[in-house]
Amino acid sequence: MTILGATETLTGDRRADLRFPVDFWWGAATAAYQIEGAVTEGGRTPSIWDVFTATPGRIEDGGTGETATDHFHRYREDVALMAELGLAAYRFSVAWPRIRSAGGAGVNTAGLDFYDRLVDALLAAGITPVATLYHWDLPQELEQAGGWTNRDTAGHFADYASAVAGRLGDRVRLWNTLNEPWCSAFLGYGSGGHAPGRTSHRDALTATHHLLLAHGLATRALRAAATTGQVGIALNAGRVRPVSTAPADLDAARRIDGLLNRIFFDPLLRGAYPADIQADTAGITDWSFVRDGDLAVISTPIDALGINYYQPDLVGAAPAGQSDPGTPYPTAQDIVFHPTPGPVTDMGWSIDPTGLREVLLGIRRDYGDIPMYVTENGAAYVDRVTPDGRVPDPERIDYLHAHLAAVHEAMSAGVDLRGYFVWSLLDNFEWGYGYSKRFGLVHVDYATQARTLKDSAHWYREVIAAGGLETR
Ligand code: IFM
Repeated sequence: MTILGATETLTGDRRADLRFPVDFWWGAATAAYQIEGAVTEGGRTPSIWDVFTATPGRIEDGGTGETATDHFHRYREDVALMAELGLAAYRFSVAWPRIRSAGGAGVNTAGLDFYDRLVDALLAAGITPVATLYHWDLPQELEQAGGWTNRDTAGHFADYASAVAGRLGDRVRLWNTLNEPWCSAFLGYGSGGHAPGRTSHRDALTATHHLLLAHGLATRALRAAATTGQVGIALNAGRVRPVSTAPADLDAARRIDGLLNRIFFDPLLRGAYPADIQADTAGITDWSFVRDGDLAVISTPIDALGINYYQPDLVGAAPAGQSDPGTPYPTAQDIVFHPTPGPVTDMGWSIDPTGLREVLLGIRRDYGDIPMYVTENGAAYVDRVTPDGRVPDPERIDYLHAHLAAVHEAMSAGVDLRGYFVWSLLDNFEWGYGYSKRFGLVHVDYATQARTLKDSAHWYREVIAAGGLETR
């Protein structure tokens, strides 16, 4: 790919100082449970998030995915919005509970029909479909059989991948097997902050392995189904920085980097778990869930890596008496996360685009020249519709501008980055925070389901039309 750095006139009088390749995928992303609603329609079976959100106290504002942004019924309107923005690609997730029949015998074709229609609507609008197979919504029946701590779940996932590939494999151009398996394993089974809400670090490590195995088996299943698109996975890669150069702080950074990044990147791209992390966690598990041949499956070559980035982490050893018993990280009760100096988003997440550049460069340095996409990046802010029908969100524009500039820097330094997906297209159900956090380019009034383009959506449309950014 050639990166054009010079100022060049594109169409009309539009100019961009930071040019991106003409075939760059300017995208936006969503996930099924966060937007679809219609949880009892079309033969969908319950997911772990239906059960989790129905449990009092789990979700900050008591929200559920029951209606969400009603995308299941409004997907045509939403595709029209994407077309209005000029998106080149749209990353959605397929809900496994829509595809798996109750009892697990067979495939629910009505579920496949929905995604078939969505993909055709995207293509008709000139938008490239990018599908994630697992964005955290495990069928509840499988959780009852042990969920991701049960090795069989990986095999079921491969069967599900085959079924989806059989229907959509001729049109989806990029597959993400899993989205952020760290969250599924460490928040779902470790801290319990996400569904299914289990709190066992041993289970979190077991789930990590079975998720990775599921990825490898699904990668092979997608290829066996003769899909024409690229196959990859989306990881929430983090830039982990020590708070000081004191040995205990450096060691804290090593451990968090190991449990956030290397525990996924190493088996996927090197075919081995990090030895230091296996040694650190030896008191929690003997890792006997790793069987002969598993790592060869997990490291089945992928075509592209998806990177989800929001903020860097600043970590250090906890002062005496300040341990964190609820940490999602196994063996890390004696580590604290420090606030990073500088501005934060409405999530309290620090705004630091240098972390994104460093993550992308670090992956290239440590794992080689693998094609990458930024599959998620974005920010939550308190957004309101003004009386004249606008949604001013200058902070989000600044956030996206700065992170796209960081992406451009990484590309100029040689990273093979092929697309960027804003999280998110629409305001939506933000997991444990319910509807209290708005990440969308498009504002959603949850009472009426009215969609309003935020100023950032208008800005993004201009960026896409110009093929890049003006420097600031
Ligand atoms: O909303 C989530 C998304 O589902 C996964 N990545 C992070 C986003 C913001 O928290």
